[in-house]
Amino acid sequence: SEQKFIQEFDAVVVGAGFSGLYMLHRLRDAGYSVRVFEAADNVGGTWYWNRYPGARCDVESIYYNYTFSEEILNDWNWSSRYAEQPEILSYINFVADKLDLRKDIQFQTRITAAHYDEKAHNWKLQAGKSIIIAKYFIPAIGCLSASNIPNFKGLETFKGEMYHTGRWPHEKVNFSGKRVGVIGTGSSGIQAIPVIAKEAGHLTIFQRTPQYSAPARNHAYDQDVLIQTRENYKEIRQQMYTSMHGVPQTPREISALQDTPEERERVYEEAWNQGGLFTLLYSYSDIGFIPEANETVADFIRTKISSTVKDPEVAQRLMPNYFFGTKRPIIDTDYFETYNRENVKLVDVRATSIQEITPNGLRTSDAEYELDMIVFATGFDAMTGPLFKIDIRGKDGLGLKEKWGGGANLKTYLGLSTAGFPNMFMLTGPQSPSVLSNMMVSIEQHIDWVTDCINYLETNNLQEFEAMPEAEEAWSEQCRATAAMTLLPHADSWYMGANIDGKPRGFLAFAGGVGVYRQICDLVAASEYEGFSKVATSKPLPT
Ligand code: NA7
Repeated sequence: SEQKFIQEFDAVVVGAGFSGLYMLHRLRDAGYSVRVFEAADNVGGTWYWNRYPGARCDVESIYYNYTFSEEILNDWNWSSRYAEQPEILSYINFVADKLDLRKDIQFQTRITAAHYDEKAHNWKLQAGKSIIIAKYFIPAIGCLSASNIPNFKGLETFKGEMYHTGRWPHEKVNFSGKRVGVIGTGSSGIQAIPVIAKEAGHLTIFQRTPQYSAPARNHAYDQDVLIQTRENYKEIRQQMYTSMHGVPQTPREISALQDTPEERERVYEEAWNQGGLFTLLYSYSDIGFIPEANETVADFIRTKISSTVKDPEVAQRLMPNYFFGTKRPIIDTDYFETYNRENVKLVDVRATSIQEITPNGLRTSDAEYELDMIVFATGFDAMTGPLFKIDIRGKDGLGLKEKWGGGANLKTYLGLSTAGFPNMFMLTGPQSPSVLSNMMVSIEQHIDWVTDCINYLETNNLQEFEAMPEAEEAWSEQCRATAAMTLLPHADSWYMGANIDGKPRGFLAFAGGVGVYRQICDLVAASEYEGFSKVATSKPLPT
């Protein structure tokens, strides 16, 4: 007979990336029994899977780390302005060891289903043959973890090697002498392309949408920078907390249209030379809002592309013509320069679309390309994708995917919770500001809020905590209206669900900034969780 193993916890966290690890730490510290389930064989999440060549963070290292522990802040030295994936993964491992987190993580275990039991008021999760029971169900599964490989005809017939950037093998991939094709020019493709080009025999890039990208200006950190950052971390952190994007910088309070063209040129040139993910965007206050203001920086970058890329036809193919900053901003190291290499070819698959993958390569509407390897830098089914991969069912057996109409009817309250799914807390979920921010700031804010909330529920013997339909209706409308004030909804971006065939179009995040969002969340907590319904318990959790 089938043996079932049943285990019970106060809370179950799914995912051992940056968010799952901190959630575990906070809840365990507060005295709850917690178990983390992780599909991989180690910690790291995004930084475990995304091992492609050139992978690095594009938020500056000194801001892209945990801030909750002074000791951890002081014990870690980042080597450079933009840390590479192996260094970030070492950092995550260092934190996991330091806080002794591994003993409460079950690796190589994928949660396939999570069903709310209305009678018992708890969640039942499926992990292989085991059933896990927990009062609180906390998906910490990331926003960009469901990798997207477009369903090209003939995909399975390809005889060479195929890799997705977000599922990169742990063994070293050897490009030398090979004819490599990269499909996709998002953040991942743009980081990988210059590195692969140096090693490969020949590299063909299949580009659907050109990108605005600016030089990262990565460099090793001076010891002074690290010391100063440490000494001022409290103020720096406060700036990140109250900011728009979770970094300690703010846009200059002047319109791009107020400056003379010469002065604008000087400002953009300085930003270009400085590097930084938001530096160009922050040059003026209205770049993200006013088409004419946006056009000034878009023009500036287009001029940079044409002066960098020697072949004018190739430069033309690389010209973006939508609003700057409405797709995820990108910073690079030698991206446009790479198109000056002899062994690199750019194919515009908007003009000549990909028809099929063949045993020996790839065929577009006007040519066939022989390839030994295809790298899919084709991104992710963002935000809702990871949640829909788990069979999540709330009250009345209603599936989350059905409730949200596959995303067309996305409704959350604060991005943390959704009606009909009691005691479930989504970390960095859809309709939170996380994907528009330094993820670490959003992660810590969400988890601190959720921990306070769970403490409140347990102190008050509350059994069932659930977003009210009116509250999520209002929040979803606020997300829509906030995005509508910006240029963001104009782009075919993954923020809009536009990168995936058949995915409903709609803005997937809260665009009001992490500072405003934090204030809203704090007010909700201070009002004893207005907008949530709370049902008293007959029996408190054993302590
Ligand atoms: P992105 O930013 O979604 O980029 C994916 C790229 O793949 C992008 O250029 C897409 O073109 C392209 N793509 C996707 N589907 C296709 C098809 N069917 N045909 C041709 N090209 C395609 O993912 P990344 O991994 O680069 O970055 C994800 C995030 O990681 C990033 O935003 C940071 O937060 C870090 P499109 O632009 O959609 O036309």
